[in-house]
Amino acid sequence: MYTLFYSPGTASMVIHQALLEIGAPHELRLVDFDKGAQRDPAYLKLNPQGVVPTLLIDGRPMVESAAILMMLADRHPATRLAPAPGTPARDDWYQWIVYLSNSLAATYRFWFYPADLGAPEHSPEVRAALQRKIESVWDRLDAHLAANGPCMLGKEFSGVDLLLIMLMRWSRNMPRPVTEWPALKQYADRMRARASWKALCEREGLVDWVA
Ligand SMILES: N[C@@H](CCC(=O)N[C@@H](CS)C(=O)NCC(=O)O)C(=O)O
Repeated sequence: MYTLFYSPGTASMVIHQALLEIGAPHELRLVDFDKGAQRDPAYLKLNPQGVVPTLLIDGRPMVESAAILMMLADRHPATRLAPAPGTPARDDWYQWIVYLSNSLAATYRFWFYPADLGAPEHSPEVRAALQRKIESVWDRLDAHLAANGPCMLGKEFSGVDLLLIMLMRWSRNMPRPVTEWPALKQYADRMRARASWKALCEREGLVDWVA
């Protein structure tokens, strides 16, 4: 049995959608950011960084969205969130998950949380540098999808797509949202047509950038 500690529209989305894709029984526990619940001492025992997601697996906490995603793919191989181990496609899968985590998710963290860099707000220079970094990832992914789509691993949908569509949604209020890149726009439309995405948005009460 899984219990997902989540906050709507945040890094817990990828795990929520993975659980829906897998069809695994799970319970949702809201971590109310408005009340600072992520810093509650009881929650910090589960997730010492005070962030979401945390997934309880039969009571054992696991943190870090990309790691949880990979763990779920391993535990539920029949749902094909990952290609078979030992195949070139599996190697690509590892590569993209780590790239998205390191290059995109980590930069977004600085974009949305200036305090992580020790400032209440970013200077215009830092803001521009973070924007450039995020947009350079869109350049690379747009070229990749145009040449190798329709999914990140080619024909086969996988957990990489779950991670990417969540990260793409976070750009919606940025100066240049991801939908300005043509192959990524088409990709977003395909991914947002998935039943699990629609169910996810409904369950989390999301209304913008859902379709
Ligand atoms: N590397 C972590 C980052 C998680 C993260 O930064 N989550 C954000 C939401 S997207 C959060 O919980 N923010 C609350 C806070 O920092 O107070 C992961 O991928 O699980």
